[in-house]
Amino acid sequence: MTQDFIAALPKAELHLHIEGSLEPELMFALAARNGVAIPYASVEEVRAAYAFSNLQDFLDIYYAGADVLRTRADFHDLAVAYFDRAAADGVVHAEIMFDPQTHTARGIPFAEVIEGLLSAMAEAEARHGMTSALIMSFLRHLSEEEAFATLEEATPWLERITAVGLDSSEVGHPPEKFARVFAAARGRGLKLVAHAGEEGPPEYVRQALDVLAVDRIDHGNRSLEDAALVERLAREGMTLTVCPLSNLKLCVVDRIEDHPIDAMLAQGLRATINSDDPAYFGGYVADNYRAVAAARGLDRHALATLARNSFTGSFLPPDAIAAHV
Ligand code: ES4
Ligand code: ZN
Repeated sequence: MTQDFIAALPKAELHLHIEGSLEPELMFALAARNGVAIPYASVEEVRAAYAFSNLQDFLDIYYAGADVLRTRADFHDLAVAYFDRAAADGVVHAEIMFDPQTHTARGIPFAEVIEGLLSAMAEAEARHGMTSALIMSFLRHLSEEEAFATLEEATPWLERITAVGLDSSEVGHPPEKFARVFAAARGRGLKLVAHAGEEGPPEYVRQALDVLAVDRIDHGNRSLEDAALVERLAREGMTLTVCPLSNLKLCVVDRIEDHPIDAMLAQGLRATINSDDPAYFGGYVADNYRAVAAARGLDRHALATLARNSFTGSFLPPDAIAAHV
C-alpha cells in the first residue's frame, strides 16, 4: 500500500550522479562495445565488489567503473537508462550531476560527455514528459585551478548547465578551497550546490553556506551535530538532498533504522530523498523512500512532505514549482 503510494507520488530527484547510475549489465555492454577490459568476470562479481566501508572505498570503484564510458552514445545510453528507471519510480523532474573531470582526465572530450547527456535529456522529455537539468560537479580532490579550467571548457554549453556542484573525497578538501571558482560560476548565472557534512564536519556545511553561498546542501547529515547550524538551516529554508541508502552503504549510518530523516523533518529542515549513486547503493529513489518509510515509520504525510520539498528545493522556475506542489 505504502509501496504504491510511494511510486505514484510525483517527485523530483535532486541528488543523482549520472556515473553512479551505471548498472553492471550496462558496464559489461559498454566494455564490449568499446573493447575495454574490466577487472570482473561477471555481473555477480561486480555486485559482490560493492561492499564499502567509507566514501573513499566507494569512489575508487566508481571512478574505475566510469572507464567504460567513452563516447557520446555511451553517455546517452547511460542517461536514458537512468531516466527510464526514474520515470518508473514517479520522478517527473531530475537534476543530474556529472563529473566532467573524471572523463576529460582520460582524454574524453567535454563535448562528447555533455552532448550525450543533453540528447538523453531531450529523449526523457519526449518519452516520459520528464524535465531535467544538469549540474556540473567539480572534483574536490583536484585543485581549484583545475575546476576553473573545467568551467572555462563548459563555456559553450553554459546556457544548458543549471548549476555547479562539488563532490568526491570530502575530508581534507573543505568548501573554502573552491571559493573563487564558485564565485565565478555564480557570476556566470549558475546555481550552486556542494556536498557537505557527509563525512566532513559541520564546519564544512557552514563554509558551504558562508564562503560558497550555495543554494542547496548535498547530504548535510553531520549538521545535526551542531544545534545552531540546524536552527540556521531551518530558518533559511535550506534544502538538504539526503540519500538514505547511500548513507547506509557508505557507513554514514550503521543501520537504516538509525537514519535521521525524521529527526531532520522534526527540526524543521527541508530534507529531500534521493538515490545518489543508485547502481552502487542498491536502489533508485522510490527504494530510498521505501527504506526510510519502513525503518522509521514515516506516514503518508511525511512522505508527501519529502516529495513536496523535492520540488520547492529544485531549480525549476517558480511557476513550474507551483504546478507541482
Ligand atoms: C559521491 Cl556519495 C558521494 N559523495 C561524494 N562524491 C560523490 N561522487 C559520487 N558519489
Ligand atoms: Zn552525491
